[in-house]
Amino acid sequence: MTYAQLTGCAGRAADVVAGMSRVAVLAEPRIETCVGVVGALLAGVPAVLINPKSGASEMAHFAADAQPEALLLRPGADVPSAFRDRATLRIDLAAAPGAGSSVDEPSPEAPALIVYTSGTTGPPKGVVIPRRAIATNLDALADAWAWTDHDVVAHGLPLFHVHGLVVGILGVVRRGGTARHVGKFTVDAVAGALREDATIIFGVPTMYRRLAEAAEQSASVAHALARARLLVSGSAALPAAEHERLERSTGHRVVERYGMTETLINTAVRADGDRRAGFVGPPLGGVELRLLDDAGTPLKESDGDTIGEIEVRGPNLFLEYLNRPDATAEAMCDGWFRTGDLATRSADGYLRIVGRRATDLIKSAGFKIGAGEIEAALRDHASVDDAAVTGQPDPDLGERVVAWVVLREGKNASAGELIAHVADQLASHKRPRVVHFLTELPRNELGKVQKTRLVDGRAG
Ligand code: MLC
Ligand code: AMP
Repeated sequence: MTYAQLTGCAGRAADVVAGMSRVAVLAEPRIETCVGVVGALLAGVPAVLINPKSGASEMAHFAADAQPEALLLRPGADVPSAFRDRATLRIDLAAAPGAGSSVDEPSPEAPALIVYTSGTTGPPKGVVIPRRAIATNLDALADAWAWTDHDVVAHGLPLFHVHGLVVGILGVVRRGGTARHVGKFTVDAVAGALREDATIIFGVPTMYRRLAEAAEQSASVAHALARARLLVSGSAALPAAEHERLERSTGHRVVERYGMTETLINTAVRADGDRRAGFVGPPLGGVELRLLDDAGTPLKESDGDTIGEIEVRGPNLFLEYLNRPDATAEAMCDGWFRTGDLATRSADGYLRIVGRRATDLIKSAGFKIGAGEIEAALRDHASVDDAAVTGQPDPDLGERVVAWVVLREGKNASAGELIAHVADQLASHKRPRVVHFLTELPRNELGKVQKTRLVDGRAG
Protein backbone atom coordinates (compact mmCIF):
# COMPACT_ATOMS: atom_id res chain seq x y z
CA MET A 1 0.00 0.00 0.00
CA THR A 2 1.34 3.43 -0.88
CA TYR A 3 1.04 6.43 1.40
CA ALA A 4 -1.55 7.87 -1.00
CA GLN A 5 -3.63 4.69 -0.67
CA LEU A 6 -3.21 4.70 3.11
CA THR A 7 -4.43 8.29 3.23
CA GLY A 8 -7.52 7.37 1.21
CA CYS A 9 -8.38 4.16 3.13
CA ALA A 10 -7.63 5.60 6.57
CA GLY A 11 -9.44 8.79 5.56
CA ARG A 12 -12.57 6.78 4.86
CA ALA A 13 -12.35 5.12 8.29
CA ALA A 14 -11.73 8.53 9.87
CA ASP A 15 -14.81 9.99 8.20
CA VAL A 16 -16.97 7.18 9.65
CA VAL A 17 -15.61 7.22 13.22
CA ALA A 18 -15.19 11.00 13.59
CA GLY A 19 -17.02 12.22 16.69
CA MET A 20 -17.10 8.82 18.43
CA SER A 21 -15.76 8.67 21.97
CA ARG A 22 -13.68 5.53 21.38
CA VAL A 23 -13.41 2.70 18.84
CA ALA A 24 -12.02 -0.83 19.11
CA VAL A 25 -9.78 -2.32 16.43
CA LEU A 26 -9.66 -6.12 16.02
CA ALA A 27 -5.88 -6.16 15.69
CA GLU A 28 -5.16 -9.08 13.40
CA PRO A 29 -1.67 -9.07 11.85
CA ARG A 30 -3.02 -7.51 8.65
CA ILE A 31 -2.92 -4.20 6.85
CA GLU A 32 -6.57 -3.50 7.73
CA THR A 33 -5.46 -3.14 11.37
CA CYS A 34 -2.94 -0.45 10.38
CA VAL A 35 -5.56 1.34 8.29
CA GLY A 36 -8.08 1.24 11.15
CA VAL A 37 -5.61 2.61 13.70
CA VAL A 38 -4.36 5.38 11.38
CA GLY A 39 -7.99 6.23 10.59
CA ALA A 40 -8.86 6.57 14.28
CA LEU A 41 -5.74 8.70 14.86
CA LEU A 42 -6.69 10.94 11.93
CA ALA A 43 -10.15 11.39 13.40
CA GLY A 44 -8.76 12.05 16.90
CA VAL A 45 -10.72 9.06 18.25
CA PRO A 46 -8.87 6.82 20.78
CA ALA A 47 -8.37 3.30 19.40
CA VAL A 48 -8.62 0.27 21.71
CA LEU A 49 -6.40 -2.56 20.47
CA ILE A 50 -8.05 -5.97 20.74
CA ASN A 51 -6.09 -9.23 20.54
CA PRO A 52 -8.24 -11.29 18.15
CA LYS A 53 -7.21 -14.45 20.03
CA SER A 54 -8.57 -13.15 23.36
CA GLY A 55 -10.84 -15.53 25.25
CA ALA A 56 -14.50 -14.89 26.02
CA SER A 57 -14.02 -13.36 29.47
CA GLU A 58 -11.27 -11.01 28.20
CA MET A 59 -13.40 -9.88 25.25
CA ALA A 60 -16.28 -9.15 27.62
CA HIS A 61 -13.92 -7.16 29.86
CA PHE A 62 -12.53 -5.09 26.95
CA ALA A 63 -16.02 -4.27 25.66
CA ALA A 64 -17.37 -3.32 29.10
CA ASP A 65 -14.27 -1.50 30.37
CA ALA A 66 -13.39 0.57 27.28
CA GLN A 67 -16.98 1.05 26.04
CA PRO A 68 -15.96 1.45 22.38
CA GLU A 69 -18.78 2.74 20.20
CA ALA A 70 -17.70 0.71 17.17
CA LEU A 71 -15.48 -2.22 16.20
CA LEU A 72 -13.18 -1.84 13.18
CA LEU A 73 -12.29 -5.08 11.43
CA ARG A 74 -11.59 -6.59 8.01
CA PRO A 75 -14.40 -7.82 5.76
CA GLY A 76 -15.19 -11.43 6.62
CA ALA A 77 -13.75 -11.38 10.15
CA ASP A 78 -16.09 -12.72 12.85
CA VAL A 79 -17.41 -10.16 15.32
CA PRO A 80 -16.60 -11.45 18.85
CA SER A 81 -19.87 -11.99 20.74
CA ALA A 82 -18.99 -9.32 23.34
CA PHE A 83 -19.01 -6.72 20.51
CA ARG A 84 -22.23 -7.82 18.76
CA ASP A 85 -24.14 -4.88 20.23
CA ARG A 86 -21.67 -2.32 18.79
CA ALA A 87 -21.54 -0.71 15.36
CA THR A 88 -19.07 -2.41 13.02
CA LEU A 89 -16.91 -0.79 10.38
CA ARG A 90 -15.38 -3.13 7.84
CA ILE A 91 -12.05 -1.81 6.57
CA ASP A 92 -12.53 -2.48 2.88
CA LEU A 93 -9.36 -1.62 0.98
CA ALA A 94 -11.27 -1.51 -2.31
CA ALA A 95 -13.84 1.05 -1.13
CA ALA A 96 -13.81 4.65 -2.37
CA PRO A 97 -11.20 6.78 -0.55
CA GLY A 98 -12.29 9.26 2.12
CA ALA A 99 -11.06 12.73 2.98
CA GLY A 100 -10.25 12.16 6.67
CA SER A 101 -10.00 15.86 7.18
CA SER A 102 -13.08 16.43 9.29
CA VAL A 103 -11.26 17.29 12.54
CA ASP A 104 -8.47 19.64 13.60
CA GLU A 105 -5.27 18.13 14.98
CA PRO A 106 -6.19 17.08 18.56
CA SER A 107 -4.20 18.22 21.60
CA PRO A 108 -0.91 16.35 22.19
CA GLU A 109 -2.38 15.31 25.54
CA ALA A 110 -5.42 13.68 23.91
CA PRO A 111 -5.59 9.87 24.26
CA ALA A 112 -4.50 8.07 21.10
CA LEU A 113 -4.46 4.39 22.02
CA ILE A 114 -5.72 2.12 24.77
CA VAL A 115 -3.58 -1.00 25.10
CA TYR A 116 -4.44 -3.74 27.58
CA THR A 117 -1.68 -5.13 29.78
CA SER A 118 -1.74 -7.76 32.53
CA GLY A 119 -1.12 -7.07 36.21
CA THR A 120 -0.35 -9.54 38.99
CA THR A 121 -4.04 -9.95 39.81
CA GLY A 122 -7.40 -9.13 38.22
CA PRO A 123 -8.26 -8.58 34.58
CA PRO A 124 -5.89 -6.66 32.24
CA LYS A 125 -5.68 -2.87 32.68
CA GLY A 126 -6.25 -0.46 29.79
CA VAL A 127 -3.17 1.75 29.40
CA VAL A 128 -4.23 5.13 28.00
CA ILE A 129 -1.43 6.42 25.76
CA PRO A 130 -1.52 10.07 24.63
CA ARG A 131 -0.52 11.35 21.20
CA ARG A 132 2.46 13.20 22.70
CA ALA A 133 3.97 9.97 24.06
CA ILE A 134 3.83 8.27 20.67
CA ALA A 135 5.19 11.26 18.72
CA THR A 136 8.07 12.09 21.09
CA ASN A 137 9.04 8.46 21.62
CA LEU A 138 9.15 7.68 17.91
CA ASP A 139 11.25 10.77 17.26
CA ALA A 140 13.66 9.83 20.04
CA LEU A 141 13.97 6.33 18.57
CA ALA A 142 14.60 7.76 15.11
CA ASP A 143 17.43 9.81 16.57
CA ALA A 144 18.89 6.78 18.40
CA TRP A 145 18.74 4.48 15.41
CA ALA A 146 19.37 7.01 12.59
CA TRP A 147 15.98 5.77 11.33
CA THR A 148 14.89 7.46 8.08
CA ASP A 149 12.38 7.11 5.28
CA HIS A 150 14.96 4.98 3.45
CA ASP A 151 14.54 2.22 6.02
CA VAL A 152 12.38 -0.83 5.41
CA VAL A 153 11.24 -2.30 8.73
CA ALA A 154 10.23 -5.97 8.72
CA HIS A 155 8.65 -7.96 11.53
CA GLY A 156 6.00 -10.52 12.46
CA LEU A 157 4.96 -8.97 15.77
CA PRO A 158 1.36 -8.90 16.99
CA LEU A 159 -0.38 -5.58 16.37
CA PHE A 160 -2.23 -5.36 19.69
CA HIS A 161 0.86 -4.36 21.69
CA VAL A 162 3.12 -1.33 21.57
CA HIS A 163 6.11 -3.24 20.19
CA GLY A 164 4.44 -4.30 16.94
CA LEU A 165 1.93 -1.49 16.51
CA VAL A 166 3.57 1.66 17.90
CA VAL A 167 7.24 0.99 17.18
CA GLY A 168 6.79 -1.41 14.27
CA ILE A 169 4.02 0.34 12.33
CA LEU A 170 3.45 3.90 13.59
CA GLY A 171 7.23 4.34 13.83
CA VAL A 172 7.44 3.71 10.11
CA VAL A 173 4.43 5.89 9.27
CA ARG A 174 5.97 8.78 11.23
CA ARG A 175 9.24 8.50 9.29
CA GLY A 176 7.59 7.91 5.94
CA GLY A 177 9.45 4.70 5.13
CA THR A 178 8.26 1.16 4.43
CA ALA A 179 6.83 -1.41 6.85
CA ARG A 180 6.82 -5.01 5.76
CA HIS A 181 4.70 -7.10 8.13
CA VAL A 182 5.25 -10.79 7.44
CA GLY A 183 1.96 -11.98 9.01
CA LYS A 184 2.86 -14.92 11.22
CA PHE A 185 6.49 -14.82 12.39
CA THR A 186 8.66 -17.51 10.84
CA VAL A 187 12.40 -17.57 10.28
CA ASP A 188 11.85 -17.96 6.54
CA ALA A 189 9.49 -14.97 6.33
CA VAL A 190 11.96 -12.68 8.11
CA ALA A 191 14.92 -13.96 6.10
CA GLY A 192 12.87 -13.50 2.93
CA ALA A 193 12.08 -9.87 3.81
CA LEU A 194 15.79 -9.21 4.40
CA ARG A 195 16.71 -10.78 1.05
CA GLU A 196 14.27 -8.39 -0.65
CA ASP A 197 14.87 -4.99 0.91
CA ALA A 198 14.40 -4.92 4.70
CA THR A 199 17.00 -2.88 6.59
CA ILE A 200 15.69 -3.15 10.17
CA ILE A 201 14.19 -6.16 11.97
CA PHE A 202 12.15 -5.83 15.18
CA GLY A 203 11.56 -8.90 17.33
CA VAL A 204 11.28 -10.41 20.79
CA PRO A 205 14.07 -12.64 22.16
CA THR A 206 12.16 -15.85 21.30
CA MET A 207 12.25 -14.77 17.64
CA TYR A 208 16.00 -14.02 17.80
CA ARG A 209 16.63 -17.37 19.47
CA ARG A 210 14.84 -19.11 16.61
CA LEU A 211 16.72 -16.96 14.06
CA ALA A 212 20.05 -17.74 15.78
CA GLU A 213 19.34 -21.45 15.67
CA ALA A 214 18.38 -21.31 11.99
CA ALA A 215 21.42 -19.18 11.12
CA GLU A 216 23.68 -21.82 12.68
CA GLN A 217 22.19 -24.45 10.41
CA SER A 218 21.68 -22.47 7.21
CA ALA A 219 24.26 -20.23 5.53
CA SER A 220 21.44 -18.67 3.53
CA VAL A 221 19.61 -17.50 6.70
CA ALA A 222 22.91 -16.29 8.19
CA HIS A 223 23.63 -14.27 5.01
CA ALA A 224 20.14 -12.77 5.03
CA LEU A 225 20.52 -11.63 8.66
CA ALA A 226 23.98 -10.23 7.94
CA ARG A 227 22.39 -7.85 5.40
CA ALA A 228 20.31 -5.99 8.03
CA ARG A 229 21.32 -2.52 9.14
CA LEU A 230 19.81 -3.14 12.58
CA LEU A 231 18.52 -6.23 14.38
CA VAL A 232 16.55 -4.83 17.32
CA SER A 233 15.38 -6.97 20.24
CA GLY A 234 13.00 -5.97 23.02
CA SER A 235 10.00 -6.83 25.23
CA ALA A 236 12.05 -9.29 27.28
CA ALA A 237 15.68 -10.00 28.10
CA LEU A 238 17.81 -11.37 25.27
CA PRO A 239 20.15 -13.87 26.94
CA ALA A 240 23.81 -12.97 26.37
CA ALA A 241 24.37 -16.48 24.96
CA GLU A 242 21.82 -15.83 22.15
CA HIS A 243 23.39 -12.45 21.43
CA GLU A 244 26.80 -14.11 21.03
CA ARG A 245 25.41 -17.06 19.05
CA LEU A 246 23.88 -14.67 16.50
CA GLU A 247 27.11 -12.74 16.25
CA ARG A 248 29.10 -15.91 15.58
CA SER A 249 26.98 -16.94 12.59
CA THR A 250 26.02 -13.52 11.16
CA GLY A 251 28.74 -11.12 12.30
CA HIS A 252 25.92 -8.94 13.60
CA ARG A 253 25.42 -7.70 17.16
CA VAL A 254 21.81 -7.20 18.21
CA VAL A 255 20.67 -3.77 19.44
CA GLU A 256 18.57 -4.06 22.62
CA ARG A 257 15.98 -1.63 23.85
CA TYR A 258 13.84 -1.68 27.00
CA GLY A 259 10.21 -0.62 27.03
CA MET A 260 6.84 -1.05 28.63
CA THR A 261 3.25 -0.48 27.55
CA GLU A 262 2.93 2.37 30.08
CA THR A 263 6.17 4.10 29.05
CA LEU A 264 6.79 3.05 25.45
CA ILE A 265 10.55 2.76 24.95
CA ASN A 266 12.78 3.96 27.81
CA THR A 267 16.29 2.99 26.81
CA ALA A 268 17.93 1.88 23.60
CA VAL A 269 21.39 1.05 22.37
CA ARG A 270 22.09 3.62 19.65
CA ALA A 271 22.87 2.56 16.09
CA ASP A 272 26.39 3.92 16.54
CA GLY A 273 26.58 2.82 20.21
CA ASP A 274 28.36 -0.07 21.85
CA ARG A 275 26.21 -3.21 21.35
CA ARG A 276 26.92 -4.98 24.63
CA ALA A 277 25.31 -8.37 25.32
CA GLY A 278 22.86 -8.12 28.23
CA PHE A 279 22.61 -4.30 28.17
CA VAL A 280 19.62 -2.28 27.01
CA GLY A 281 21.51 0.98 26.48
CA PRO A 282 21.11 4.48 27.93
CA PRO A 283 17.81 6.41 28.32
CA LEU A 284 16.33 7.82 25.11
CA GLY A 285 16.45 11.58 24.58
CA GLY A 286 13.86 13.28 26.83
CA VAL A 287 13.43 10.23 29.10
CA GLU A 288 14.49 10.67 32.74
CA LEU A 289 15.39 7.46 34.52
CA ARG A 290 16.52 6.67 38.07
CA LEU A 291 17.13 3.59 40.20
CA LEU A 292 15.72 3.41 43.73
CA ASP A 293 17.06 1.30 46.59
CA ASP A 294 14.76 -0.76 48.83
CA ALA A 295 14.09 2.29 51.01
CA GLY A 296 12.92 4.28 47.97
CA THR A 297 16.01 6.51 47.84
CA PRO A 298 17.51 7.24 44.40
CA LEU A 299 20.86 5.47 43.97
CA LYS A 300 23.88 7.66 43.41
CA GLU A 301 26.07 4.80 42.26
CA SER A 302 26.55 4.02 38.59
CA ASP A 303 28.93 1.20 39.32
CA GLY A 304 27.33 -1.48 37.17
CA ASP A 305 26.74 -3.50 40.32
CA THR A 306 24.23 -1.90 42.67
CA ILE A 307 20.67 -3.00 41.90
CA GLY A 308 17.70 -0.63 42.09
CA GLU A 309 14.11 -0.42 40.86
CA ILE A 310 13.70 1.60 37.68
CA GLU A 311 11.52 4.72 37.79
CA VAL A 312 10.83 6.72 34.65
CA ARG A 313 9.62 10.27 33.98
CA GLY A 314 9.14 12.10 30.70
CA PRO A 315 6.88 12.78 27.74
CA ASN A 316 6.83 9.05 26.94
CA LEU A 317 4.54 8.23 29.89
CA PHE A 318 0.92 7.09 29.65
CA LEU A 319 -1.94 9.18 31.02
CA GLU A 320 -3.67 6.66 33.28
CA TYR A 321 -5.07 3.17 33.61
CA LEU A 322 -8.58 3.32 32.23
CA ASN A 323 -11.20 3.34 35.02
CA ARG A 324 -8.49 2.45 37.55
CA PRO A 325 -7.48 5.61 39.46
CA ASP A 326 -6.33 3.33 42.32
CA ALA A 327 -3.85 1.50 40.09
CA THR A 328 -2.69 4.76 38.47
CA ALA A 329 -2.05 6.34 41.88
CA GLU A 330 -0.15 3.26 43.04
CA ALA A 331 2.14 3.28 40.01
CA MET A 332 2.91 7.03 39.97
CA CYS A 333 4.81 9.19 42.47
CA ASP A 334 5.57 12.89 41.77
CA GLY A 335 5.40 12.30 38.03
CA TRP A 336 7.69 9.24 38.23
CA PHE A 337 6.36 5.87 37.04
CA ARG A 338 7.39 2.82 39.05
CA THR A 339 8.24 0.08 36.54
CA GLY A 340 8.78 -2.83 38.97
CA ASP A 341 11.89 -3.73 36.95
CA LEU A 342 15.25 -4.12 38.69
CA ALA A 343 18.47 -2.98 37.03
CA THR A 344 22.06 -1.86 37.45
CA ARG A 345 23.61 1.15 35.71
CA SER A 346 27.17 1.40 34.38
CA ALA A 347 29.31 4.51 34.53
CA ASP A 348 28.45 5.30 30.89
CA GLY A 349 24.69 5.17 31.63
CA TYR A 350 24.01 1.72 30.14
CA LEU A 351 21.29 -0.22 31.93
CA ARG A 352 21.24 -3.93 32.57
CA ILE A 353 17.84 -5.39 33.56
CA VAL A 354 18.40 -8.05 36.21
CA GLY A 355 14.86 -8.98 37.24
CA ARG A 356 11.54 -7.62 38.46
CA ARG A 357 9.83 -7.09 41.79
CA ALA A 358 6.64 -9.06 41.14
CA THR A 359 7.00 -12.83 41.01
CA ASP A 360 3.40 -13.06 39.81
CA LEU A 361 4.21 -11.51 36.44
CA ILE A 362 5.40 -13.91 33.77
CA LYS A 363 7.11 -12.85 30.51
CA SER A 364 6.61 -15.62 27.99
CA ALA A 365 7.79 -15.08 24.41
CA GLY A 366 7.58 -11.32 25.06
CA PHE A 367 3.99 -11.41 26.33
CA LYS A 368 3.35 -10.17 29.88
CA ILE A 369 1.04 -12.60 31.66
CA GLY A 370 -0.42 -12.22 35.16
CA ALA A 371 -0.40 -15.40 37.25
CA GLY A 372 -3.60 -14.21 39.00
CA GLU A 373 -5.64 -14.13 35.79
CA ILE A 374 -4.80 -17.75 34.99
CA GLU A 375 -5.33 -18.90 38.59
CA ALA A 376 -8.80 -17.31 38.57
CA ALA A 377 -9.66 -19.02 35.26
CA LEU A 378 -8.48 -22.39 36.61
CA ARG A 379 -10.40 -22.01 39.90
CA ASP A 380 -13.46 -21.32 37.81
CA HIS A 381 -13.36 -24.93 36.53
CA ALA A 382 -15.83 -27.21 38.34
CA SER A 383 -13.18 -29.85 39.14
CA VAL A 384 -10.55 -27.44 40.49
CA ASP A 385 -10.27 -26.86 44.22
CA ASP A 386 -7.12 -24.74 44.24
CA ALA A 387 -4.55 -23.53 41.72
CA ALA A 388 -1.28 -21.63 41.52
CA VAL A 389 0.55 -20.47 38.39
CA THR A 390 4.28 -19.86 38.03
CA GLY A 391 6.69 -18.88 35.28
CA GLN A 392 9.41 -21.50 34.82
CA PRO A 393 12.63 -20.87 32.88
CA ASP A 394 12.27 -21.95 29.26
CA PRO A 395 15.04 -21.93 26.65
CA ASP A 396 12.71 -20.84 23.82
CA LEU A 397 10.13 -18.63 25.57
CA GLY A 398 12.24 -17.16 28.39
CA GLU A 399 9.57 -18.33 30.80
CA ARG A 400 6.75 -20.81 30.29
CA VAL A 401 3.40 -20.75 32.07
CA VAL A 402 3.08 -23.71 34.47
CA ALA A 403 -0.07 -24.54 36.47
CA TRP A 404 -0.17 -26.35 39.81
CA VAL A 405 -3.64 -27.73 40.46
CA VAL A 406 -5.44 -29.42 43.34
CA LEU A 407 -8.59 -31.22 42.17
CA ARG A 408 -11.78 -31.36 44.21
CA GLU A 409 -12.33 -34.63 45.99
CA GLY A 410 -14.00 -37.18 43.73
CA LYS A 411 -13.58 -34.93 40.65
CA ASN A 412 -11.38 -35.45 37.65
CA ALA A 413 -9.96 -33.31 34.86
CA SER A 414 -7.09 -33.91 32.47
CA ALA A 415 -4.30 -31.39 31.81
CA GLY A 416 -5.62 -30.94 28.26
CA GLU A 417 -9.11 -30.14 29.56
CA LEU A 418 -7.78 -27.50 31.97
CA ILE A 419 -5.57 -25.93 29.27
CA ALA A 420 -8.58 -25.76 26.93
CA HIS A 421 -10.66 -24.22 29.73
CA VAL A 422 -8.10 -21.43 30.19
CA ALA A 423 -7.94 -20.90 26.42
CA ASP A 424 -11.73 -20.40 26.32
CA GLN A 425 -11.48 -17.57 28.86
CA LEU A 426 -8.15 -15.95 28.07
CA ALA A 427 -5.84 -15.20 25.15
CA SER A 428 -4.16 -18.24 23.60
CA HIS A 429 -0.65 -17.25 24.78
CA LYS A 430 -1.86 -17.42 28.41
CA ARG A 431 -2.54 -21.18 28.28
CA PRO A 432 -0.41 -23.20 30.69
CA ARG A 433 2.16 -25.23 28.80
CA VAL A 434 2.38 -27.76 31.66
CA VAL A 435 -0.10 -28.76 34.38
CA HIS A 436 1.06 -30.49 37.60
CA PHE A 437 -1.50 -32.14 39.86
CA LEU A 438 -0.81 -31.88 43.61
CA THR A 439 -2.74 -33.02 46.69
CA GLU A 440 -2.23 -29.59 48.24
CA LEU A 441 -0.37 -26.35 47.53
CA PRO A 442 2.56 -25.48 49.79
CA ARG A 443 1.47 -22.56 52.00
CA ASN A 444 3.13 -20.59 54.81
CA GLU A 445 1.59 -20.00 58.24
CA LEU A 446 -0.37 -17.05 56.82
CA GLY A 447 -1.91 -19.25 54.16
CA LYS A 448 0.04 -17.67 51.28
CA VAL A 449 1.14 -20.06 48.53
CA GLN A 450 4.93 -20.52 48.60
CA LYS A 451 5.58 -20.30 44.90
CA THR A 452 9.35 -20.66 45.29
CA ARG A 453 8.64 -24.27 46.29
CA LEU A 454 6.79 -24.89 43.02
CA VAL A 455 9.57 -25.74 40.63
CA ASP A 456 9.19 -27.94 37.54
CA GLY A 457 10.36 -31.45 38.35
CA ARG A 458 10.56 -30.69 42.11
CA ALA A 459 7.28 -29.76 43.81
CA GLY A 460 7.12 -29.59 47.60
C1 MLC B 1 0.97 -22.69 22.58
N1 MLC B 1 0.48 -23.64 21.80
C2 MLC B 1 -0.09 -24.56 22.58
C3 MLC B 1 0.04 -24.12 23.90
N2 MLC B 1 0.69 -22.96 23.87
N3 MLC B 1 -0.72 -25.69 22.27
C4 MLC B 1 -1.22 -26.40 23.27
N4 MLC B 1 -1.10 -26.07 24.56
C5 MLC B 1 -0.49 -24.95 24.91
N5 MLC B 1 -0.40 -24.65 26.19
C6 MLC B 1 0.56 -23.73 20.35
C7 MLC B 1 0.44 -22.38 19.68
O1 MLC B 1 -0.92 -22.02 19.51
C8 MLC B 1 1.14 -22.63 18.36
O2 MLC B 1 0.28 -23.31 17.48
C9 MLC B 1 2.26 -23.58 18.75
O3 MLC B 1 1.84 -24.19 19.99
C10 MLC B 1 3.57 -22.88 18.98
O4 MLC B 1 3.34 -21.86 19.92
P1 MLC B 1 4.50 -20.92 20.44
O5 MLC B 1 5.60 -21.75 20.98
O6 MLC B 1 3.91 -19.91 21.33
O7 MLC B 1 5.09 -20.26 19.14
P2 MLC B 1 4.49 -19.26 18.09
O8 MLC B 1 3.06 -19.45 17.86
O9 MLC B 1 5.42 -19.42 16.95
O10 MLC B 1 4.69 -17.82 18.78
C11 MLC B 1 5.96 -17.36 19.20
C12 MLC B 1 6.05 -15.85 18.96
C13 MLC B 1 4.88 -15.19 19.69
C14 MLC B 1 7.39 -15.40 19.51
C15 MLC B 1 5.97 -15.56 17.47
O11 MLC B 1 4.86 -15.60 21.05
C16 MLC B 1 4.90 -13.69 19.61
O12 MLC B 1 4.48 -13.11 18.62
N6 MLC B 1 5.41 -12.99 20.67
C17 MLC B 1 5.51 -11.52 20.67
C18 MLC B 1 4.92 -10.91 21.89
C19 MLC B 1 4.94 -9.37 21.83
O13 MLC B 1 4.77 -8.77 20.80
N7 MLC B 1 5.15 -8.72 22.96
C20 MLC B 1 5.26 -7.28 23.01
C21 MLC B 1 4.54 -6.71 24.22
S1 MLC B 1 4.84 -4.92 24.29
P3 MLC B 1 -0.22 -22.68 16.10
O14 MLC B 1 -1.08 -23.74 15.53
O15 MLC B 1 -0.94 -21.44 16.49
O16 MLC B 1 1.05 -22.40 15.34
C22 MLC B 1 6.10 -4.81 25.40
C23 MLC B 1 6.78 -3.48 25.54
C24 MLC B 1 8.09 -3.57 24.87
O17 MLC B 1 6.48 -5.76 25.99
O18 MLC B 1 9.13 -3.31 25.47
O19 MLC B 1 8.08 -3.95 23.69
P1 AMP C 1 4.61 -5.11 28.78
O1 AMP C 1 3.84 -4.99 30.01
O2 AMP C 1 4.18 -6.25 27.94
O3 AMP C 1 4.66 -3.83 28.12
O4 AMP C 1 6.07 -5.52 29.22
C1 AMP C 1 6.98 -4.62 29.78
C2 AMP C 1 8.05 -5.39 30.50
O5 AMP C 1 8.85 -6.15 29.59
C3 AMP C 1 9.04 -4.51 31.21
O6 AMP C 1 8.53 -4.03 32.45
C4 AMP C 1 10.22 -5.44 31.36
O7 AMP C 1 10.05 -6.29 32.47
C5 AMP C 1 10.16 -6.27 30.09
N1 AMP C 1 11.11 -5.82 29.06
C6 AMP C 1 10.88 -5.07 27.98
N2 AMP C 1 12.01 -4.90 27.25
C7 AMP C 1 12.99 -5.59 27.90
C8 AMP C 1 14.37 -5.82 27.66
N3 AMP C 1 15.00 -5.35 26.57
N4 AMP C 1 15.06 -6.57 28.55
C9 AMP C 1 14.46 -7.08 29.65
N5 AMP C 1 13.14 -6.90 29.92
C10 AMP C 1 12.42 -6.17 29.06
